[in-house]
Amino acid sequence: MSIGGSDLDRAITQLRACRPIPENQVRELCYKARELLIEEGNVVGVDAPVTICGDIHGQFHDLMELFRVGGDVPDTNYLFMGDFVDRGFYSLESFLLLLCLKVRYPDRITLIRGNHESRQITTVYGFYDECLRKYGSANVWRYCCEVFDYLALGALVTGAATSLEPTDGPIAENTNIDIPDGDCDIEIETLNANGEIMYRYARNSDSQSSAASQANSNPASSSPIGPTPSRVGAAGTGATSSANGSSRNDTGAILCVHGGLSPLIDSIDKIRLLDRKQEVPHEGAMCDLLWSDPDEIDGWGLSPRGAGFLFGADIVKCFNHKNDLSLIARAHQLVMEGFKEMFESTIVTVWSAPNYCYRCGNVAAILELGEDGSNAGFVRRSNGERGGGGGGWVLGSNAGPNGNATSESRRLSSVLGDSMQRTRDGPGRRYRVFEAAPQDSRGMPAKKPVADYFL
Ligand SMILES: [Mn+2]
Repeated sequence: MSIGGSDLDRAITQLRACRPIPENQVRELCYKARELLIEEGNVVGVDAPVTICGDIHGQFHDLMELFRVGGDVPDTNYLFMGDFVDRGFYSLESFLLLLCLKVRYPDRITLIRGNHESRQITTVYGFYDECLRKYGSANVWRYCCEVFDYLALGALVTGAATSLEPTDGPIAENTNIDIPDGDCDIEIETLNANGEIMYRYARNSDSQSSAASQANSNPASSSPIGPTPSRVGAAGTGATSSANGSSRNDTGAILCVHGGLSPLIDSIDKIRLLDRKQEVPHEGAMCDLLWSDPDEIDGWGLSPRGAGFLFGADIVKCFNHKNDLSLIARAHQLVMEGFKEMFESTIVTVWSAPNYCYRCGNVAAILELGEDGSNAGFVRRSNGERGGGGGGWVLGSNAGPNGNATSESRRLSSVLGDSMQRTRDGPGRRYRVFEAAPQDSRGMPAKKPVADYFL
């Protein structure tokens, strides 16, 4: 039999109900997916608007919550940065649903590889056992692992707007802030699961001069008066980004990768040249892209994970400058607030598994990038059934770069990085923060997972 057309829609319906599909359908699905993925480069090109997601880890019901908050495929264009499987109890249903959506709507969903999309790691952290339990054999696990080998290593998002179109939704309760109005350039907005504004940050029109003085003290960072004339229309090169804070100009591209950078990779073209169609190696560039983490260090450091490297702000700023990037988006590390910007917003961690391992108590986030120009891609979504949210993780503060350091702004700076000032305008960023799906939406086994959240 072949899976296609209405079969595929039936499989999607079944998986959305968290019911596995038969083994022969998995085989067909994986074959089709491989045919598609083999055509993709190591670095997939993606046009904004796009919604960027981090680790899922088999938390199927929370993936459903993610789609409720972020919109469904194909209405929303999604980019998932890997670690679909392991840890949670529904790796199979989560990965197969994403794979079905990929085959059904190939241009509306991008899947890149995480360090858990590997034979060795899934044998230890749950996916292998889950397949064995649900099918009685390792065949399905084997089919999925063959797909893992073909997943892209990264994605390059272009055409993102520097400013967000303001959300005219309500302001969240308990948000003790001055929300700047929609007339100014909005750089960051944080919304809760009901689409209520928790925080809004207007891009500082003085940031050009502030960034200039900062750049002088840091030779590795790019000058805001860009010396690279090839960056047509990029922020800071003059023509389109005036001190008046003109909105809607082009921004640098955004590199999305599961882990981070590699000392063996100084350009995106070098990622393109890798031979990716294999099990994740224990070392080397491909391994590093899936395993590395940013850290508050200078240069490169050894990773406590035993694979990949730690890399500091100087590495990120240098890489972004050289490759005309305004931002690196990555996943791979649990962040209690769901997202965390570092190094003057040159890199962000996005984490999309709320209450990780059903016990970490964290919230999750997804990152929406708008389309340069009209931002027509943003569709207001009606959010309904669930009230609440907010509460303990409201990030409200009216403290911008020069604001008062209230406790709230300190909390905020832990998410947005110590300085809001940038050497180069990044894309406008809308974070939707959400909690774990309500208990009554899941039939959850009460088993405590092992307690190393490292991998
Ligand atoms: Mn990971």
